[in-house]
Amino acid sequence: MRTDTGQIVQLADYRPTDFVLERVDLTFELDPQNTKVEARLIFHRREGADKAAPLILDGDELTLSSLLLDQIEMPTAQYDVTPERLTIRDLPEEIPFEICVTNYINPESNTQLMGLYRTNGVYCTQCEAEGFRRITYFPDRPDVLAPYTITIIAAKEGNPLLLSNGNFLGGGNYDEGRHFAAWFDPHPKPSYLFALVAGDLGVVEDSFTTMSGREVALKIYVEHDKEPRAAYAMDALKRSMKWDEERFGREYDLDIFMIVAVSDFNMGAMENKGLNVFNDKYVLADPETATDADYANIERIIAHEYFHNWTGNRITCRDWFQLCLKEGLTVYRDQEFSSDMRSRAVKRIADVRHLKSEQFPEDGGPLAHPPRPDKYREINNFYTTTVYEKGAEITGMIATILGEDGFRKGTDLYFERHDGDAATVEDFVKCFEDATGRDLTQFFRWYIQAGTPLVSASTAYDPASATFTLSLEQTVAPTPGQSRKEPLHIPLSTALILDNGQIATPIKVEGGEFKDGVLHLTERSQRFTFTGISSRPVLSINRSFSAPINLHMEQSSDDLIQIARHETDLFSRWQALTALALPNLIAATQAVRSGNEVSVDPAFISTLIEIAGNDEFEPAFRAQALTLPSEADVAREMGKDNDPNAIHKARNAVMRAVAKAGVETFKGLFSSFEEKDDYSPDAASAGRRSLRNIAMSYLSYAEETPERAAKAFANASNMTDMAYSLSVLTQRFPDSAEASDALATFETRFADNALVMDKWFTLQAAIPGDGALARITSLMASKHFIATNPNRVRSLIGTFAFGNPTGFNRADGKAYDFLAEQIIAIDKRNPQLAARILTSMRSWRSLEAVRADHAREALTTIERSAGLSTDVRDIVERMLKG
Ligand code: B3K
Ligand code: ZN
Repeated sequence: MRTDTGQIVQLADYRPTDFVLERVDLTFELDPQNTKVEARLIFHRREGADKAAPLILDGDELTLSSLLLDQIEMPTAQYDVTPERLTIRDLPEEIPFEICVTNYINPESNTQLMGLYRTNGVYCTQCEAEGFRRITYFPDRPDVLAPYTITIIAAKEGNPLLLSNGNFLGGGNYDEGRHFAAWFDPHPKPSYLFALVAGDLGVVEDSFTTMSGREVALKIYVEHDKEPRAAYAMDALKRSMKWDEERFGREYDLDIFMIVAVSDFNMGAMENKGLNVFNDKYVLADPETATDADYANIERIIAHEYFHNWTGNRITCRDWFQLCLKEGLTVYRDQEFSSDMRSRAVKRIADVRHLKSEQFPEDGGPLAHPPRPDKYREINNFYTTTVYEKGAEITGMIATILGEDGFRKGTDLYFERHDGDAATVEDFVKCFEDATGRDLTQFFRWYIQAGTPLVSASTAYDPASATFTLSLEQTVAPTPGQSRKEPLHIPLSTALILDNGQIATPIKVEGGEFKDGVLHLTERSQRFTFTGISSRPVLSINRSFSAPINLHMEQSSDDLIQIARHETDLFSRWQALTALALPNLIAATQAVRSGNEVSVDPAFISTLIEIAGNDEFEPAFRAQALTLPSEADVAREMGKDNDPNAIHKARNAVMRAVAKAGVETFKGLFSSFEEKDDYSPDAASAGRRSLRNIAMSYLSYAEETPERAAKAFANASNMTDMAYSLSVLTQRFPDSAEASDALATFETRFADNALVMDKWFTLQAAIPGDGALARITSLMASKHFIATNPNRVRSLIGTFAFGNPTGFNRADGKAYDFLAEQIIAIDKRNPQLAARILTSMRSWRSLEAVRADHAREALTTIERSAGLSTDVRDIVERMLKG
């Protein structure tokens, strides 16, 4: 493991390399413990570069075996080598030269899952961001692009498949017992997109004809006998390819596109050129073992990685500070894809829920950073929800500001101008300016300022002059290292809704730009006046969540109810319901803390129940409407002095109040949406299941017995219903015989299916209350627990820390101590996994004092621990400091 050097990388220090890499030719002789890597690299000195500059190659835990210059062994005096760096001097000034580096690596002992490693007997690689330097000495940075030729030599036994990027060149016998395969990728790429897979896997094959009529072979590799479970992924892939042609004019560019599913993977998936590697969780699905959410995730992630072929691979990043150039844009593209495949409004609601529950806390806590940061200590810690999801929101705001046509003109120009480049965020934004003439200088601040803006709104209506006035003010709280914030360009989709439900068309709007229903807030405070408004309108602002902001506005519950019942934008209806729910949940929390009775606004309850029972709405929307803000949402809204137990009790009390009032509606939904046909994963069917299941949740509060959920569990004909009913049993009746019986049945039935056993762990890790810690410890001792498998560790320890607010935030702080111990232990084998799980404590300062003190102590224990990775040290220090 690389130990921390404390070194900080700064954007301002960027400069191009002194040497240009022309070609890469790699030969691997695979062996589980002793793989030989031979890298032939052709370089020439960049024009204008210092003639004396040495060639510096990155390494990570490498041992050099031999080094040749133009095929002649290099004298040791000409280079310096450490495990982290190879420095070569006295290289030709003008002419190209070839360096040949040979070294040996041990894939089997690679527990970090970065570089070349083994998973279930399969060789596989993960190189983003800096894993390639764990394979060979190399200029391992994204602005060094070259075509690659790869030769893989391996024992025939156990490795019938030898895969790499690009097109297959040929292969055959190599020597006694070994064979080889050669691949060539003509598209210049950075090393982080390199991939190699070798082993024995099953395959699902299909093909796709591109818009210019080229035939592309599609292959998805999975463990033997799991082939039928890859059918949905294949379907999602073909739909993604088609959609990218139609929506963005992007065509695939190799003869073959491959996906390999592996069971040990640090993240969701990786967009290696022509050879995506996936966590098998995001490939494998069938009705018996995958939920509707699993299907939706597979569709989304297959699309995301495929879309990277243009946004990430053909156009890559100049340096890692530009990560959101590829990630923000690609998330935007996958969100658009899912919206087109499913219900746009429901997708938007889900995305905004996710943004608020993950990104907003990050942006409001010690780990806050701009979407385009300007320094980092460990780049792996910047694959964050800010870079990804806020990055996508920024892209979406560009689309809102420019309109559909302007946005498409901008992306067309971007693809044309920067194909083959390692680009910057500035390059990207410039394309939209050049394509449309719109000045985005102020808008650019979104990329370089951290923090969620708070927009405060107040309104006035004057019937005499038929004028509506809207005063807006924007502020952003200071974030680590950034105290002064400049005003942002915030596009707010806005409607004034009249009594009859119509949207008012003002005669004139003064005070700023208002075009196509979008109000452009650009000053710190700005007053807009709308004239020609015949009656007092209800203001619906930030429709579709056009900007990722917090909104503060005194709006009467009558007005919110009017929006919830009559807005034409379904998203805004949900937003109004949330705005109605939160004060009730906060008041309930305060009541619980002061020992008072919880009371819930009856108008809110009846609005909710009316929407639940209204057949004019799609079921998926109704299910979203019925899903109250989570306990974490309430904690975030309250902001400080949080007591997770009080929030939990309060939310349950509000659920009970809604449940009791709506019991007949919920019973009706539960019985009328019973699954009758064969399972289909489409969005409409999934929506019906989600409405029925949330009705079951409410009924568990109205009826207070586990019977209904136990019966639903027994009768479930698919994993969605099975897992949901099991979650009602475990969340609501954890000590019941029904819950333990169902868990035992589930365990026996799915013991051999790792992905389903992950659910078994997740469900138990989320059981609330002080008993959780003991449960987690005993589950860690279970024969099913596998400490080396990231999915399993995330299911148990990750769910406990991220998804069990009462269990994790015990008042005695014991669960924080447990997490500290786990983080220190996980860090020794897999620093990325450890650092990621540790971010679960990012909101520790908003806890009430006793818990916050315990949390600080646990974080300090980690900080004082010797031999921490850079990954964990970076996170823990920022969390304690910020
Ligand atoms: N680009 C990868 C993430 C790599 C993470 C490296 N620590 C997956 C994706 O965003 O598509
Ligand atoms: Zn991505």
